[in-house]
Amino acid sequence: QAEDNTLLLEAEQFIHRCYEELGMSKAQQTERVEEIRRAITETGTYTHTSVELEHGAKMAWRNNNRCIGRLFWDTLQVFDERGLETVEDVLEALLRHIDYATNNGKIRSTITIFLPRQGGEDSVRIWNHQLIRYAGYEEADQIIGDSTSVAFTKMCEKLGWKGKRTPYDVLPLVIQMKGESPQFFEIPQELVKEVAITHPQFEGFSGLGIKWYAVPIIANMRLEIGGIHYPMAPFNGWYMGTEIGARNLADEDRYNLLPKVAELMGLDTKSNRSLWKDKALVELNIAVLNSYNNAGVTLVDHHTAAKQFKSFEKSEQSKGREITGNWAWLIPPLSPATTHMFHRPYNNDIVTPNYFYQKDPDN
Ligand code: HEM
Ligand code: NRG
Repeated sequence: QAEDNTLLLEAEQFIHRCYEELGMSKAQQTERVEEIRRAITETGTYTHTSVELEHGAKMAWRNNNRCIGRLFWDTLQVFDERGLETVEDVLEALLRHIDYATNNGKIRSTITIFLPRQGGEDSVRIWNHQLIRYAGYEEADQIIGDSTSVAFTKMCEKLGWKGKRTPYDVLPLVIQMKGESPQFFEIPQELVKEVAITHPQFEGFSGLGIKWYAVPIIANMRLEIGGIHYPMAPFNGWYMGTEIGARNLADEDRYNLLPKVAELMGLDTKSNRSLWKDKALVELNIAVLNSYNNAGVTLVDHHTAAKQFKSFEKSEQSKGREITGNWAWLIPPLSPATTHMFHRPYNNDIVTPNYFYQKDPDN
Protein backbone atom coordinates (compact mmCIF):
# COMPACT_ATOMS: atom_id res chain seq x y z
CA GLN A 1 0.00 0.00 0.00
CA ALA A 2 2.79 2.43 0.96
CA GLU A 3 4.62 1.42 -2.20
CA ASP A 4 1.53 2.00 -4.31
CA ASN A 5 1.35 5.45 -2.82
CA THR A 6 4.94 6.32 -3.83
CA LEU A 7 4.24 5.03 -7.32
CA LEU A 8 1.15 7.21 -7.59
CA LEU A 9 3.04 10.26 -6.35
CA GLU A 10 5.86 9.69 -8.83
CA ALA A 11 3.35 9.12 -11.61
CA GLU A 12 1.43 12.28 -10.77
CA GLN A 13 4.53 14.42 -10.74
CA PHE A 14 5.66 12.98 -14.07
CA ILE A 15 2.29 13.34 -15.78
CA HIS A 16 1.96 16.98 -14.78
CA ARG A 17 5.48 17.90 -15.98
CA CYS A 18 5.24 15.84 -19.15
CA TYR A 19 1.76 17.02 -20.17
CA GLU A 20 2.58 20.62 -19.27
CA GLU A 21 5.68 20.50 -21.53
CA LEU A 22 3.62 18.99 -24.34
CA GLY A 23 1.04 21.74 -24.01
CA MET A 24 -1.78 19.51 -22.78
CA SER A 25 -4.59 20.94 -20.69
CA LYS A 26 -5.08 20.69 -16.92
CA ALA A 27 -8.25 18.69 -17.61
CA GLN A 28 -6.27 16.13 -19.60
CA GLN A 29 -3.72 15.92 -16.80
CA THR A 30 -6.38 15.36 -14.12
CA GLU A 31 -8.16 12.77 -16.22
CA ARG A 32 -4.94 10.83 -16.87
CA VAL A 33 -3.92 10.94 -13.20
CA GLU A 34 -7.34 9.56 -12.23
CA GLU A 35 -6.96 6.76 -14.78
CA ILE A 36 -3.52 5.93 -13.37
CA ARG A 37 -4.88 5.99 -9.81
CA ARG A 38 -7.49 3.39 -10.77
CA ALA A 39 -4.95 1.24 -12.60
CA ILE A 40 -2.61 1.24 -9.61
CA THR A 41 -5.44 0.35 -7.22
CA GLU A 42 -6.57 -2.52 -9.43
CA THR A 43 -3.27 -3.91 -10.73
CA GLY A 44 -0.51 -2.38 -8.58
CA THR A 45 0.98 -0.62 -11.57
CA TYR A 46 0.16 1.42 -14.68
CA THR A 47 1.22 1.50 -18.32
CA HIS A 48 2.70 4.52 -20.08
CA THR A 49 1.09 5.69 -23.30
CA SER A 50 3.53 5.91 -26.22
CA VAL A 51 3.52 9.70 -25.91
CA GLU A 52 4.49 9.45 -22.22
CA LEU A 53 7.15 6.85 -22.97
CA GLU A 54 8.71 8.92 -25.73
CA HIS A 55 8.73 12.19 -23.86
CA GLY A 56 9.80 10.48 -20.63
CA ALA A 57 12.86 8.96 -22.32
CA LYS A 58 13.77 12.40 -23.67
CA MET A 59 13.33 14.01 -20.25
CA ALA A 60 15.54 11.29 -18.77
CA TRP A 61 18.33 12.24 -21.19
CA ARG A 62 17.79 15.94 -20.50
CA ASN A 63 18.05 15.24 -16.76
CA ASN A 64 21.25 13.20 -16.83
CA ASN A 65 23.82 15.26 -14.97
CA ARG A 66 26.81 13.51 -16.49
CA CYS A 67 25.93 14.03 -20.15
CA ILE A 68 27.47 16.89 -22.11
CA GLY A 69 25.40 16.01 -25.21
CA ARG A 70 22.03 17.10 -23.82
CA LEU A 71 21.35 20.00 -26.23
CA PHE A 72 19.87 17.41 -28.59
CA TRP A 73 17.56 15.77 -26.02
CA ASP A 74 14.43 16.46 -28.07
CA THR A 75 15.75 14.65 -31.17
CA LEU A 76 15.90 11.22 -29.54
CA GLN A 77 14.33 8.48 -31.67
CA VAL A 78 12.29 6.23 -29.36
CA PHE A 79 11.44 2.66 -30.32
CA ASP A 80 8.69 1.21 -28.17
CA GLU A 81 9.33 -2.55 -27.97
CA ARG A 82 7.36 -3.27 -24.80
CA GLY A 83 5.41 -5.93 -26.65
CA LEU A 84 8.33 -8.32 -27.16
CA GLU A 85 8.34 -11.49 -25.09
CA THR A 86 10.65 -13.92 -26.85
CA VAL A 87 14.43 -13.89 -27.04
CA GLU A 88 14.30 -14.05 -30.86
CA ASP A 89 12.17 -10.91 -31.07
CA VAL A 90 14.34 -9.10 -28.53
CA LEU A 91 17.49 -9.97 -30.48
CA GLU A 92 15.93 -8.73 -33.69
CA ALA A 93 14.98 -5.42 -32.05
CA LEU A 94 18.54 -4.97 -30.74
CA LEU A 95 20.03 -5.58 -34.18
CA ARG A 96 17.49 -3.18 -35.64
CA HIS A 97 18.60 -0.58 -33.10
CA ILE A 98 22.26 -1.00 -34.05
CA ASP A 99 21.46 -0.68 -37.75
CA TYR A 100 19.11 2.31 -37.39
CA ALA A 101 21.42 4.18 -35.00
CA THR A 102 24.54 3.54 -37.10
CA ASN A 103 22.87 4.75 -40.31
CA ASN A 104 26.10 4.06 -42.19
CA GLY A 105 27.95 6.60 -40.04
CA LYS A 106 25.43 9.42 -39.86
CA ILE A 107 24.57 8.42 -36.31
CA ARG A 108 21.02 8.87 -34.99
CA SER A 109 20.35 9.22 -31.26
CA THR A 110 18.14 6.26 -30.49
CA ILE A 111 16.62 4.33 -27.57
CA THR A 112 14.80 1.00 -27.66
CA ILE A 113 12.58 0.36 -24.66
CA PHE A 114 11.65 -3.16 -23.60
CA LEU A 115 9.28 -4.51 -20.94
CA PRO A 116 9.23 -2.67 -17.60
CA ARG A 117 9.84 -4.28 -14.22
CA GLN A 118 6.61 -5.80 -12.88
CA GLY A 119 6.00 -6.83 -9.28
CA GLY A 120 9.70 -6.28 -8.61
CA GLU A 121 10.68 -8.72 -11.37
CA ASP A 122 12.53 -8.03 -14.62
CA SER A 123 10.99 -9.69 -17.69
CA VAL A 124 14.08 -9.26 -19.81
CA ARG A 125 17.66 -8.21 -19.17
CA ILE A 126 20.74 -7.72 -21.27
CA TRP A 127 24.13 -8.50 -19.76
CA ASN A 128 26.22 -6.28 -22.03
CA HIS A 129 27.53 -2.92 -20.83
CA GLN A 130 27.26 -1.57 -24.40
CA LEU A 131 25.69 -3.41 -27.34
CA ILE A 132 29.01 -3.12 -29.15
CA ARG A 133 32.10 -3.53 -26.96
CA TYR A 134 35.48 -5.24 -27.27
CA ALA A 135 36.34 -8.34 -25.25
CA GLY A 136 39.10 -8.39 -22.62
CA TYR A 137 41.20 -11.46 -21.82
CA GLU A 138 43.39 -11.87 -18.77
CA GLU A 139 46.67 -13.51 -19.76
CA ALA A 140 49.52 -14.41 -17.45
CA ASP A 141 51.22 -11.00 -17.49
CA GLN A 142 48.91 -8.76 -19.49
CA ILE A 143 45.37 -8.10 -20.63
CA ILE A 144 44.48 -8.49 -24.28
CA GLY A 145 41.71 -6.16 -25.42
CA ASP A 146 39.52 -4.05 -23.15
CA SER A 147 40.12 -4.50 -19.42
CA THR A 148 36.61 -3.22 -18.65
CA SER A 149 35.22 -6.32 -20.37
CA VAL A 150 37.22 -9.02 -18.55
CA ALA A 151 34.43 -10.23 -16.24
CA PHE A 152 31.76 -10.14 -18.95
CA THR A 153 34.08 -11.88 -21.43
CA LYS A 154 34.61 -14.72 -18.92
CA MET A 155 30.87 -15.04 -18.54
CA CYS A 156 30.46 -15.23 -22.34
CA GLU A 157 33.10 -17.95 -22.48
CA LYS A 158 31.30 -19.82 -19.73
CA LEU A 159 28.20 -19.76 -21.92
CA GLY A 160 30.24 -21.30 -24.73
CA TRP A 161 31.32 -18.23 -26.72
CA LYS A 162 34.83 -18.28 -28.14
CA GLY A 163 36.65 -15.08 -29.08
CA LYS A 164 39.51 -14.81 -31.56
CA ARG A 165 41.66 -13.23 -28.82
CA THR A 166 42.56 -10.14 -30.82
CA PRO A 167 42.52 -6.80 -28.95
CA TYR A 168 39.30 -5.89 -30.80
CA ASP A 169 36.93 -8.89 -30.65
CA VAL A 170 33.33 -7.67 -30.68
CA LEU A 171 31.48 -9.38 -27.82
CA PRO A 172 28.20 -11.22 -28.43
CA LEU A 173 24.84 -9.96 -27.17
CA VAL A 174 23.79 -11.80 -24.02
CA ILE A 175 20.05 -11.77 -23.40
CA GLN A 176 18.20 -13.26 -20.46
CA MET A 177 14.44 -13.75 -20.39
CA LYS A 178 12.75 -14.12 -16.98
CA GLY A 179 13.16 -17.61 -15.59
CA GLU A 180 15.50 -18.68 -18.41
CA SER A 181 19.28 -18.88 -18.57
CA PRO A 182 21.13 -16.23 -20.55
CA GLN A 183 21.78 -16.87 -24.25
CA PHE A 184 24.49 -15.36 -26.43
CA PHE A 185 24.24 -14.19 -30.03
CA GLU A 186 27.03 -12.97 -32.29
CA ILE A 187 26.29 -9.58 -33.88
CA PRO A 188 26.47 -9.90 -37.70
CA GLN A 189 29.77 -8.29 -38.71
CA GLU A 190 28.19 -6.07 -41.36
CA LEU A 191 26.19 -4.31 -38.63
CA VAL A 192 29.28 -3.32 -36.65
CA LYS A 193 30.77 -0.14 -38.07
CA GLU A 194 34.35 0.46 -36.99
CA VAL A 195 36.93 3.16 -37.68
CA ALA A 196 40.63 2.49 -38.24
CA ILE A 197 42.63 5.18 -36.40
CA THR A 198 45.24 6.93 -38.52
CA HIS A 199 47.01 10.27 -38.12
CA PRO A 200 47.08 13.04 -40.76
CA GLN A 201 50.86 13.58 -40.30
CA PHE A 202 52.42 10.63 -38.46
CA GLU A 203 52.34 7.80 -40.96
CA GLY A 204 53.64 5.22 -38.50
CA PHE A 205 50.33 5.59 -36.68
CA SER A 206 48.41 3.18 -38.89
CA GLY A 207 51.03 0.56 -38.05
CA LEU A 208 49.70 0.47 -34.49
CA GLY A 209 46.55 -1.18 -35.84
CA ILE A 210 44.25 0.87 -33.62
CA LYS A 211 40.52 0.96 -34.24
CA TRP A 212 37.30 1.73 -32.38
CA TYR A 213 33.61 1.12 -33.03
CA ALA A 214 31.35 3.88 -34.34
CA VAL A 215 28.39 3.88 -31.94
CA PRO A 216 28.38 3.82 -28.12
CA ILE A 217 25.12 2.08 -27.13
CA ILE A 218 24.83 1.92 -23.33
CA ALA A 219 22.78 -1.15 -22.52
CA ASN A 220 22.98 -1.72 -18.78
CA MET A 221 21.31 1.36 -17.35
CA ARG A 222 17.79 1.47 -15.96
CA LEU A 223 15.39 4.05 -17.35
CA GLU A 224 13.01 5.40 -14.71
CA ILE A 225 9.90 7.34 -15.73
CA GLY A 226 7.09 8.28 -13.34
CA GLY A 227 7.96 5.48 -10.90
CA ILE A 228 8.07 2.81 -13.63
CA HIS A 229 11.44 1.05 -14.09
CA TYR A 230 12.72 -0.07 -17.49
CA PRO A 231 15.73 -2.30 -16.77
CA MET A 232 16.41 -2.80 -20.47
CA ALA A 233 16.41 0.36 -22.56
CA PRO A 234 19.65 0.60 -24.58
CA PHE A 235 20.37 4.12 -25.84
CA ASN A 236 22.97 5.85 -27.92
CA GLY A 237 24.14 9.17 -29.24
CA TRP A 238 27.56 9.57 -30.82
CA TYR A 239 31.00 9.77 -29.31
CA MET A 240 32.86 12.80 -28.09
CA GLY A 241 36.45 12.29 -29.33
CA THR A 242 38.04 12.38 -25.87
CA GLU A 243 36.03 9.37 -24.70
CA ILE A 244 38.06 7.32 -27.15
CA GLY A 245 41.30 9.29 -27.48
CA ALA A 246 41.78 10.46 -23.90
CA ARG A 247 40.29 7.48 -22.03
CA ASN A 248 39.58 4.23 -23.87
CA LEU A 249 42.82 4.22 -25.86
CA ALA A 250 44.93 6.19 -23.38
CA ASP A 251 44.19 5.08 -19.80
CA GLU A 252 46.98 2.91 -18.41
CA ASP A 253 44.47 0.27 -17.41
CA ARG A 254 42.70 0.36 -20.78
CA TYR A 255 44.54 0.27 -24.14
CA ASN A 256 47.52 2.21 -22.70
CA LEU A 257 48.70 3.57 -26.05
CA LEU A 258 50.50 6.75 -24.95
CA PRO A 259 53.96 5.13 -24.70
CA LYS A 260 53.62 3.70 -28.21
CA VAL A 261 52.38 6.99 -29.66
CA ALA A 262 55.19 8.89 -27.92
CA GLU A 263 57.79 6.48 -29.28
CA LEU A 264 56.46 6.90 -32.78
CA MET A 265 56.64 10.68 -32.35
CA GLY A 266 60.23 10.41 -31.15
CA LEU A 267 59.51 12.00 -27.75
CA ASP A 268 61.73 11.76 -24.67
CA THR A 269 59.72 9.40 -22.48
CA LYS A 270 62.40 9.41 -19.76
CA SER A 271 61.53 12.91 -18.58
CA ASN A 272 58.15 13.89 -17.15
CA ARG A 273 59.07 17.47 -17.91
CA SER A 274 59.20 16.80 -21.65
CA LEU A 275 55.41 16.52 -21.32
CA TRP A 276 55.55 13.51 -23.64
CA LYS A 277 52.27 12.18 -22.28
CA ASP A 278 50.49 15.45 -22.98
CA LYS A 279 51.92 15.70 -26.50
CA ALA A 280 51.08 12.09 -27.29
CA LEU A 281 47.58 12.57 -25.88
CA VAL A 282 46.89 15.54 -28.15
CA GLU A 283 48.10 13.71 -31.26
CA LEU A 284 46.14 10.58 -30.36
CA ASN A 285 43.01 12.73 -30.05
CA ILE A 286 43.73 14.47 -33.35
CA ALA A 287 44.03 11.02 -34.90
CA VAL A 288 40.62 10.00 -33.52
CA LEU A 289 38.92 13.21 -34.76
CA ASN A 290 40.45 12.90 -38.24
CA SER A 291 39.77 9.20 -38.60
CA TYR A 292 36.06 9.44 -37.71
CA ASN A 293 35.73 12.45 -39.97
CA ASN A 294 37.39 10.70 -42.92
CA ALA A 295 35.24 7.62 -42.34
CA GLY A 296 32.06 9.74 -42.37
CA VAL A 297 31.16 8.71 -38.82
CA THR A 298 29.55 11.31 -36.54
CA LEU A 299 31.73 12.32 -33.58
CA VAL A 300 32.08 15.64 -31.77
CA ASP A 301 35.27 17.29 -30.48
CA HIS A 302 35.21 18.47 -26.88
CA HIS A 303 35.33 22.19 -27.69
CA THR A 304 32.26 21.96 -29.94
CA ALA A 305 30.51 19.74 -27.40
CA ALA A 306 31.17 22.30 -24.66
CA LYS A 307 29.70 25.06 -26.84
CA GLN A 308 26.65 22.91 -27.49
CA PHE A 309 26.31 22.31 -23.78
CA LYS A 310 26.44 26.07 -23.20
CA SER A 311 23.52 26.45 -25.64
CA PHE A 312 21.70 23.75 -23.70
CA GLU A 313 22.20 25.71 -20.48
CA LYS A 314 20.79 28.83 -22.13
CA SER A 315 17.84 27.09 -23.72
CA GLU A 316 16.91 25.39 -20.45
CA GLN A 317 17.11 28.70 -18.66
CA SER A 318 14.87 30.30 -21.25
CA LYS A 319 12.31 27.55 -20.61
CA GLY A 320 12.45 28.28 -16.88
CA ARG A 321 13.99 24.91 -16.04
CA GLU A 322 16.89 24.74 -13.61
CA ILE A 323 19.69 22.64 -15.04
CA THR A 324 21.51 20.06 -12.96
CA GLY A 325 24.96 18.74 -13.77
CA ASN A 326 27.87 16.71 -12.48
CA TRP A 327 30.95 18.93 -12.84
CA ALA A 328 33.45 16.09 -12.58
CA TRP A 329 31.80 14.28 -15.51
CA LEU A 330 30.95 17.32 -17.62
CA ILE A 331 34.49 18.65 -17.93
CA PRO A 332 36.39 16.85 -20.70
CA PRO A 333 39.52 14.85 -19.77
CA LEU A 334 41.61 16.88 -22.23
CA SER A 335 42.23 20.62 -21.61
CA PRO A 336 39.25 20.92 -19.25
CA ALA A 337 39.98 24.55 -18.34
CA THR A 338 39.46 25.62 -21.97
CA THR A 339 35.73 24.89 -21.56
CA HIS A 340 33.22 27.10 -19.73
CA MET A 341 32.04 24.21 -17.55
CA PHE A 342 35.37 24.22 -15.74
CA HIS A 343 34.77 27.74 -14.52
CA ARG A 344 31.34 27.39 -12.97
CA PRO A 345 29.71 25.06 -10.45
CA TYR A 346 26.79 22.72 -11.23
CA ASN A 347 23.99 21.52 -8.97
CA ASN A 348 24.29 17.73 -8.91
CA ASP A 349 20.76 16.98 -7.58
CA ILE A 350 19.21 13.92 -9.24
CA VAL A 351 15.94 14.65 -11.02
CA THR A 352 13.67 11.98 -12.58
CA PRO A 353 12.97 10.75 -15.25
CA ASN A 354 16.59 9.64 -15.52
CA TYR A 355 18.99 6.79 -16.35
CA PHE A 356 20.46 4.94 -13.37
CA TYR A 357 23.06 2.28 -12.70
CA GLN A 358 21.54 -1.03 -11.62
CA LYS A 359 22.78 -4.36 -10.31
CA ASP A 360 23.89 -6.85 -12.96
CA PRO A 361 21.24 -9.54 -13.46
CA ASP A 362 21.42 -12.67 -11.28
CA ASN A 363 22.69 -15.74 -13.07
C1 HEM B 1 27.35 10.41 -20.42
C2 HEM B 1 28.29 12.60 -24.61
C3 HEM B 1 23.92 11.28 -26.23
C4 HEM B 1 22.79 9.64 -21.82
C5 HEM B 1 27.99 11.03 -21.46
C6 HEM B 1 29.39 11.35 -21.49
C7 HEM B 1 29.66 11.97 -22.66
C8 HEM B 1 28.41 12.04 -23.38
C9 HEM B 1 31.00 12.48 -23.13
C10 HEM B 1 30.40 11.02 -20.38
C11 HEM B 1 30.84 9.61 -20.61
C12 HEM B 1 32.02 9.18 -19.84
O1 HEM B 1 32.78 10.02 -19.35
O2 HEM B 1 32.21 7.94 -19.76
C13 HEM B 1 27.17 12.44 -25.41
C14 HEM B 1 27.12 12.85 -26.78
C15 HEM B 1 25.90 12.48 -27.26
C16 HEM B 1 25.18 11.83 -26.16
C17 HEM B 1 28.22 13.55 -27.57
C18 HEM B 1 25.44 12.73 -28.66
C19 HEM B 1 24.19 12.85 -29.03
C20 HEM B 1 23.25 10.67 -25.18
C21 HEM B 1 21.94 10.05 -25.28
C22 HEM B 1 21.62 9.61 -24.03
C23 HEM B 1 22.72 9.94 -23.16
C24 HEM B 1 21.13 9.92 -26.57
C25 HEM B 1 20.38 8.90 -23.56
C26 HEM B 1 19.22 8.94 -24.20
C27 HEM B 1 23.94 9.68 -21.09
C28 HEM B 1 24.06 9.10 -19.77
C29 HEM B 1 25.38 9.31 -19.37
C30 HEM B 1 26.04 10.03 -20.44
C31 HEM B 1 22.96 8.40 -18.99
C32 HEM B 1 26.02 8.87 -18.05
C33 HEM B 1 26.62 7.50 -18.19
C34 HEM B 1 27.14 6.98 -16.87
O3 HEM B 1 26.67 7.43 -15.82
O4 HEM B 1 28.00 6.09 -16.89
N1 HEM B 1 27.41 11.47 -22.63
N2 HEM B 1 25.99 11.85 -25.06
N3 HEM B 1 23.68 10.59 -23.89
N4 HEM B 1 25.13 10.25 -21.46
FE1 HEM B 1 25.46 11.26 -23.17
N1 NRG C 1 32.61 6.62 -22.25
C1 NRG C 1 31.95 5.47 -22.80
C2 NRG C 1 30.57 5.79 -23.33
C3 NRG C 1 29.70 6.56 -22.36
C4 NRG C 1 28.54 7.26 -23.01
N2 NRG C 1 28.97 8.18 -24.02
C5 NRG C 1 28.17 8.65 -25.01
N3 NRG C 1 26.87 8.25 -24.92
N4 NRG C 1 28.64 9.40 -25.91
C6 NRG C 1 32.83 4.88 -23.92
O1 NRG C 1 32.49 3.87 -24.51
O2 NRG C 1 33.86 5.47 -24.21
N5 NRG C 1 25.97 8.38 -25.88
O3 NRG C 1 24.82 7.93 -25.66
O4 NRG C 1 26.26 8.93 -26.94
